[in-house]
Amino acid sequence: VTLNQSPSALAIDPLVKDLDGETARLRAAGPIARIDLLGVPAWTVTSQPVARRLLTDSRLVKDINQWGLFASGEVTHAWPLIGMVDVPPSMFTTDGAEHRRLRTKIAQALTARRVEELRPAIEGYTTRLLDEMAAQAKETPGATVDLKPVFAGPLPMAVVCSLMGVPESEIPRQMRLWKAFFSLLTPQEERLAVMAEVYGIFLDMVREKKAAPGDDLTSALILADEGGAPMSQEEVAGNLQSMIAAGHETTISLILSAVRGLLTHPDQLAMVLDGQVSWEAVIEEALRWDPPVTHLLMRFATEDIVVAEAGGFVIEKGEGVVMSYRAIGRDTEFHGPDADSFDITRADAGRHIAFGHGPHICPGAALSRLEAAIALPALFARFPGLRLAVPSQELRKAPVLTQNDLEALPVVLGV
Ligand code: HEM
Ligand code: PLO
Repeated sequence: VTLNQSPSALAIDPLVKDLDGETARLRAAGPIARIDLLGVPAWTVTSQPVARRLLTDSRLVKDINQWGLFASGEVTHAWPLIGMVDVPPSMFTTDGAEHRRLRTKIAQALTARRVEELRPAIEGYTTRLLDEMAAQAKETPGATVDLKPVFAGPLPMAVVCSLMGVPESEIPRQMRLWKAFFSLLTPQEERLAVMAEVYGIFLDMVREKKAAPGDDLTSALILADEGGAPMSQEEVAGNLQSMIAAGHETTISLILSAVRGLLTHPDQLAMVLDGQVSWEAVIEEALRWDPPVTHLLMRFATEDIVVAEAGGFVIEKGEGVVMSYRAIGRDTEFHGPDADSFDITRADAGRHIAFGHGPHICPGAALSRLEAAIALPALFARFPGLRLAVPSQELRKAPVLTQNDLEALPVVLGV
């Protein structure tokens, strides 16, 4: 894609070689800044107050047909990030009454009270994974283990698949397909094939469940009447796909960020282990400091929008707006001069918007918080000697532009 770029646009690195540096540059560029997403220009928001305002502004919509560069054919399926914006119909792609029709049932099933019902299952998966890790550690004491594939990875995928009624046998294929989808090292032709394959799998699954409904949220969506406006099979499949994509990739990241934060700040870990600070505080600080969603693509302006907070700055009709949740979490004006440091005792802990804000605020927030609140204490209780196996500067992010994806978290279990 070749497009006119304003000279001051900050190019976002698809290989994520220096995420902290990039976040700092974005914040320094102002509350709204010009970015270049692999050749495609957009605006990004890096301030929490401005983000909150725009996330409740009905002139910013999810409908990709409102995007000037898409409507004109300048952005095509050759763009590596197209799979984040030109997606099947779901709550993720709609606004207003349509959005409520597609979202309400899922949101109601995922309240803090309802997700408590999943606690025994989450505890069961956690124990199973910890047992497997302990057995492995017994065979090879002192060995370096990557926490991602043995612990942080499998748990969220197992939980969201069970919630949605996706069979366990499907999990390995889902892991492989989503990894290929998100990685910017995947050739674009392959990514497009992966997208088609995934949606095909979910459409088939919806057809099967329609014939033989089960006791799962996908079946509930199929059966839902929604006041005489039931969901089409395409919409149910789109919602199912959104839930699986969003339900695993993000929570893996939350667990890894929290573990990384604690292992690199042993004094804070000690305060948690002796009960001075809660696991909830750890989780909220991890969400602010190193959030699962780096950049949320994308919303489109249906008319010119004047942003008073940013000096009367104008987002023009048809332009795309990204929410840079990582930069928002590191906003020194909002969180103070020490915004870059991991501090579970900070006064404004929990005042982040890592789950978004407004009508599209994450419906899975309570579920992911519960998963982390079960997984983290259980991990540190089972392996009290847990430590990083490499210097923290050697930890690398995977080549995923939108998500915060640690390549690996090598640890020694210390048993
Ligand atoms: C939307 C964050 C876990 C399902 C979002 C958004 C964010 C977010 C930032 C979009 C906000 C925006 O529109 O700008 C997170 C984080 C998670 C997490 C940080 C974990 C720590 C989950 C889980 C599920 C889930 C576990 C499912 C079980 C969704 C869905 C949407 C969404 C379906 C789209 C909602 C809509 O557009 O109406 N999430 N999420 N998320 N999330 Fe999550
Ligand atoms: C993934 C590709 C699917 O075809 C459509 C889709 C729906 C929901 C999106 C998800 C994609 C990517 C990850 C997202 C999720 C909603 C929440 C999650 C953006 C685009 C986050 C916040 O990371």
